[in-house]
Amino acid sequence: MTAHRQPSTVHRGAPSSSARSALIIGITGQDGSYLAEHLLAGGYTVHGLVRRASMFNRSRIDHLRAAPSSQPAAHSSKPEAQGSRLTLHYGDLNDRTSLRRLLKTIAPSEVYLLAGQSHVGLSFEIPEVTCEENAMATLGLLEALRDLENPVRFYHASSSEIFGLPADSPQNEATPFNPVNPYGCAKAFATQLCRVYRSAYGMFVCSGISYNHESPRRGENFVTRKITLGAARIKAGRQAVFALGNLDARRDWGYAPEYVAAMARMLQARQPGDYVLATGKTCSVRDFATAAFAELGLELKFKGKGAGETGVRTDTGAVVITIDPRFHRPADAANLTGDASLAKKALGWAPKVTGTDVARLMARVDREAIAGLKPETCFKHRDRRVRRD
Ligand code: NDP
Ligand code: GDR
Repeated sequence: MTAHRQPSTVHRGAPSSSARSALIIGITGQDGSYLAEHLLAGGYTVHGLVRRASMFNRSRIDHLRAAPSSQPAAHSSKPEAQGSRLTLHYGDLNDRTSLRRLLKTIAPSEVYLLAGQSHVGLSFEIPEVTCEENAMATLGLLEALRDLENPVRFYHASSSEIFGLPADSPQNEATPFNPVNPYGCAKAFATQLCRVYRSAYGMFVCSGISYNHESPRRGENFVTRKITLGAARIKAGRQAVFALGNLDARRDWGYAPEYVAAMARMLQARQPGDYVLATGKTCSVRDFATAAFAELGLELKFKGKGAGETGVRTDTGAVVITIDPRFHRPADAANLTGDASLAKKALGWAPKVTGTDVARLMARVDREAIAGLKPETCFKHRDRRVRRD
């Protein structure tokens, strides 16, 4: 698959911010929570879709609610009472009927699709759920939006994983897709489908082809947060060692709050389109870990090779990082780097925080959280043992 030309259809101007309302599907996730903050600060009315979980999954958005309450409404048709401009609704990507009903009821001017199985490594273990949530659910939503009377602007969270093993470096909007895992395949399908709906039906549909973006709200089973939490716990004497997989992997790591601003700009632009969102700089997992430990005053040196490589504290000589082959993937994307010049030119977007700066920022927040100076940003209740993902 190759990139599609941007359509020539002229779209209506965006409504004024006071009239804007957005539905965020995935509001309880890292990006959804920052986007909700961003849109509320911009005067939007925000609706968020939350799914039923056996424990409350709102720790990233509780601070946005006027009267945080952990008790949801009994029925999804009756939204939970919220702060003045934020309303949560029960729903699920796998429940298309309730999604359609919700879209009709709240009639948002913008819809952001930030939900789905977002773990690339796990997509090898649960490929069908991954494709159902990241590919087919996007199709279902596009169809639902197509049937609405009033046009809605739609953001789709695409990923650098669509490029997998890319022909070019850095990648841009015209780089051919070449995914190497089920997650990347699902995102490639959905990205191309968004282009089809944009050009075939003139719908205002945008895909942000985002490279990795991280924050203190990142899930614990992504490598960055695993490292910064591990480093903070080791610093506090609450953990001795943790295991990682591919230390050579290089990623274009940015800072999530900067990325959600670009998502909003895409839907506020005159024309819809696809945009690469990236910093253009990469560092390795090894570099990221070294920076995170250094921020906490711990010098880290890597010794050995392959499965026998270890990360060692130079002050005590203690091994703090080991390699566990279970964290290696059957196939891993190459050293993906993005060229975000189009986003800079068309949206005026240029990220400032990159790679090892992100590591330092996250390590600082996790150190304060572990020391009890600040509440932990997420996953307060969950098991902290090293898991297999
Ligand atoms: P997270 O994993 O932090 O959040 C995913 C969100 O999706 C959560 O709100 C989760 O709910 C929700 N969700 C998952 N399955 C369902 C379902 N069946 N029905 C309803 N909601 C569901 O992801 P991020 O915030 O990091 O990423 C947002 C999107 O952007 C994802 O699609 C991801 O694939 C994509 N992306 C992310 C990048 C990144 O670096 N962060 C880069 C490129 C793309 P719950 O809280 O209940 O689990
Ligand atoms: P990624 O992020 O797969 O790029 O997907 P992740 O943090 O999971 O992996 C980044 C790189 O680190 C290597 N790695 C490990 N990864 C994990 N999770 N755990 C480990 O212990 C470990 N050790 C080394 C991985 O092999 C990989 O090379 C993220 C998600 O946000 C996706 O939703 C998004 O689409 C892409 O970024 C862009």
